[in-house]
Formats: sequence, structure tokens, C-alpha cells
Amino acid sequence: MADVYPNASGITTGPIEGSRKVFSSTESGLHVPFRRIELTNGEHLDVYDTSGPYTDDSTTVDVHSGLLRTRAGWQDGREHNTQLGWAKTGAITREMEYIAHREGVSPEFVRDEVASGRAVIPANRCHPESEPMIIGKNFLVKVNANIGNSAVTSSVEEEVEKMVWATRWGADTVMDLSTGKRIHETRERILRNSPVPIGTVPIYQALEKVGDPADLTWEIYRDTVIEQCEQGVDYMTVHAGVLLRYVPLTAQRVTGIVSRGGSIMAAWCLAHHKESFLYTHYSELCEILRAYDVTFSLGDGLRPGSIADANDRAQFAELETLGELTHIAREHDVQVMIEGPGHVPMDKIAENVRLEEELCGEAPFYTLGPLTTDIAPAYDHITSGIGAAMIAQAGTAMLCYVTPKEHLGLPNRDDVKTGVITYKIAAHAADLAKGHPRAQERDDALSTARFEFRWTDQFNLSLDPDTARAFHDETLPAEPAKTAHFCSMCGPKFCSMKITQDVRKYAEEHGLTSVEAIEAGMAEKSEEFTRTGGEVYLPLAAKE
Ligand code: IRN
Ligand code: FE2
Repeated sequence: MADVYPNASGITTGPIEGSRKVFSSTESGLHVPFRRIELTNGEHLDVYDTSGPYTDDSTTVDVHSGLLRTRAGWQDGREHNTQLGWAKTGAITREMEYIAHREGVSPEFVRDEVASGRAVIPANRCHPESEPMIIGKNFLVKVNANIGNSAVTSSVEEEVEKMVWATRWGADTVMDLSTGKRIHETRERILRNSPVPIGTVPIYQALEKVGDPADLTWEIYRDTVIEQCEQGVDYMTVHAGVLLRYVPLTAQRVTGIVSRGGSIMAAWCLAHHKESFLYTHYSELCEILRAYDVTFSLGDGLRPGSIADANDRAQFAELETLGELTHIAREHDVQVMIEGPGHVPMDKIAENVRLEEELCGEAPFYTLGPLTTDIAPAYDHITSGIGAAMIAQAGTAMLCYVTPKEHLGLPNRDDVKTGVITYKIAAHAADLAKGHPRAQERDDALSTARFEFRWTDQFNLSLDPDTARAFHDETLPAEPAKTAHFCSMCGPKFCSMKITQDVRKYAEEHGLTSVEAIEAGMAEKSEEFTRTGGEVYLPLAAKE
């Protein structure tokens, strides 16, 4: 288990226990990574893999030189265009071909989903280290993990390790929300070492440059966006839907404006009594993002921050504006996804997806949970995991994780893992419910292993093999327990799975069906009962 601890440079490398990295070639020879889970019965299962070269035994990763720039030559000989631009002309890019192989669908299906705007491929051409992936409701549900330092804690190295750590457990994208010192440098190290798309909220760095929201200008913001585009940021949260006239709509709320970016823009609008520069300069912004193929993640600056504020006028007024901005971006061939809430009770979740799809032309929805109740700080990965599973089933394409530290502090390494695993559960539960053709393979493989008491396989097929194994070994650490036909939950005599297996074995030996076997077994027992005296309570002496 040494692999789960960071190496000398502070980065966690090495295969996940019981798995190894394999590559599968597309028609034109692109190498697509998968994680192969080797089973003790000689079978194996290949699963989607987000972890990049860090889990590959045969590569050593040097975080100072960065990952291979695999996509660097992919656009050679072609004029620069966005994935949306190519898709509209009918062209299938290498990114689309790679994604089709990764998701198990046809390249033409990928192209069509991108062309319609129902899916996005966040892949800045200045981030050639990234492995292409897609976000859209007709693909596997994706998970984003937020990392980043704040004014009070953490170093550049720690943030790179958090990115590696999050992708190890399955984060499909990572957002660097750094607000403290060395923002540029932290982001540079993350980008050069990241196999997944990186998102940011440029207004945070712009604010860091000026200090006070009122001192922000379009020019400072624009230059910050260009700086980040040049570095290779793949998607950017832009809170362009927070309009001056919407700010008063939040006055009566229980929790007002809870979005960081939303509150910055609201403060600017009020200070100048002017319309947001993000809104008034939006077309210019589209042209900048287009040049790098950076994807918009239109921010929900007015999302509800409490159950009381869910689905209110402020939230839906902003969503209408996001719809308008989606259509403008698409005219510029810029890809768009839409950020969503927040805090929403279960009965108000479906309405969010319905409205988003209607107003924003089915642009991929990307939500923060939502938390389904406000009463459990320290457990908000669970309050929000419930909402995340529900909203994903309803059609949300990517889930922004919430860690146990939400509302309480900056997440550490353990919180990051708990957040990612919780959200992988929500995403996978939605994939199953939506009938994704291959999602159930893993459930079936794990259940079969469980039924056949292949404990090691049960651990290795799970989302978190280390914890599953550790929990099992807490009570039955001995090696023979790895093949035992019971665990400490019910003990050897009461294991339902063992009893079922006994029934099946009896049936086989006596040439019966399981139902007949149960009946025959019952008759045998009843005969034995009568033969031994027919007493319900045995005399004391007969007891052992
Ligand atoms: C996702 C959906 N709604 C919000 N998010 C994420 O929240 C967003 O992508 C970013 O990572 C984080 C903080 O956003 P605010 O608070 O600046 O809106
Ligand atoms: Fe919250």
C-alpha cells in the first residue's frame, strides 16, 4: 500500500491497488488509457481512467518538466478552429475520435453532440498535456474537484499533489480556485502536470490584482483572461449573468449572494451603478475564448445558498440571461456549459434541469451539488451527494464536488478524496439509472465477486479499494479470511450468501431446482424434527 503515499517530490504515483494502466488504440492509432482491474479468477475489467501517467508503473513523472505534450501536433496543417467550429462543418477531430473510444460510442455521435451544443470538449490548444474528455448528458456523468490555495494556507506543491490525488480517485476535471499568493505560478505547475482539463474563475485573480471589487475594470479582467488562456486553462467560470437589475432581487433572501464571483460582480455593479462589464463586453470575451478554444462555464452568481432561497426569482432571472449568453457564444463557435445550484430541496431539483435545458439550448449543466438540506455541516458531501445523484439522473452532465469541509474550511487531502469518491458514487448511480450501456458491468463484476467470496476482487473493483480492504481487515486480518465464505458482519453461520450457495449446491447434488431444493430441505428438516422428539425447546441437558 506504499503507493497511496506521496513520493519524495510530494506526488502520489504508482498503480491503484489491484489495477494496471493499459492503452487501447483508435482506428488512426491514438492511444486511449484505461485502468485494468485484474481479477483472481483470471478475468479482468477495463474502466474509464482519469489519472494520467501517475498510475502507470512504467513511467516516472518529473513535475518540474511536466507531462508529455501529446496533443501538441494534433491540429497541424489545419487552421485554428474550436471543437464546436469543426463539429459544425462536419469534421471529426482527433479529440472526438479519442473521446469516442474512451466512451464507447461512435466518433460521429460525438461530433453531432458537440455540433448541437449538447456536449463540450474543454481542450485549450495551449494545454496539450490534457487527455481529451467530453461533458454532456448523453455521456458518462463527470465529476469536478475544486482545489486551490487561499490567503491563509497551502503551497504550490501541495496544490499539484491535490490535483494528482483528485484525478487518482476519478476527478474528470479540476478547478484551480487559488486566491492567495503565487496564483500564476500555482496554476502553471498544475497545468503542466495535469492530464485532465483545468478550469478557473478569472475574476478571482483580477480582484487579487486590484484589491477592491470597485477598482476592477474590463481591461484588467480581459488581460487576466488572456494570461490564463495563454497558460492553457481549458474552461472559465464567467459570472456574466449577474445583471445590475437582478441584485435587488437578492435583498430579501435568507443568505443573499453566496457565490464569490457573483458577489464581486454585484459589488462592482452597485459601486458604479453600471451594467456588468462581463455582460457589456461579452462578444469581445467570446472572441478571446474562441482563439484558444476555451469553454465558457457561465457562472451561477445568484445561486441559492440555502433551502429557503431555492428556485427564487433572482436565480431564475440570471438563468434566463445565461440562456441569452449561450446563444451568443455559440454564434462565435465558443463552447458553453451552464453552472447550477447550490442548495435545493429534493422536490425542487427537477425544475432546475428542465428550465436550464429550455433556456440554454440543452448546454451541459454543471451543478454544485445541490445540497438537499442545510442542517449537516461536516457532512455536506452527503447532503449534496443526494442532490447530485438526483440532478444527474435528471440530465446534469457534470457535478462539482462538495467536501466534508464545505462551509467550514479549506479541504485537505483526505477531504478531497472523500469528496471525489462521494461524487463518483452520485455520478455512477445516475449512469445506471439513465441506462448507460456499460455502466452496470462494474456492478455485476463486483456483485459476482461478492457472491463468490472473492474478497480481493470485491476490494479491487470498488471505488476505494484501500478503504474497503482496511475495513474488512479491521476484524479479519488473516490471509485465509480473503477466501472465507463469511465476514464479521454476520459471522459464519448467518451469511445469507453462504446459505444461498448451500441451497444451490444441494439442488445441484440432488438434481433439483432451487425452489425444489428448499422444499426438499425443509421436508428433510421437518422429518428430522419429528424423529428427534418434536420438542420446540430441548431439555437443558441436551444444550451445548
Ligand atoms: C459549479 C456550479 N456552480 C458553481 N460551481 C463552482 O463553484 C464553480 O465552477 C467554481 O468552481 C465554484 C465557485 O464559484 P463561485 O462561488 O465564484 O460562483
Ligand atoms: Fe453553501
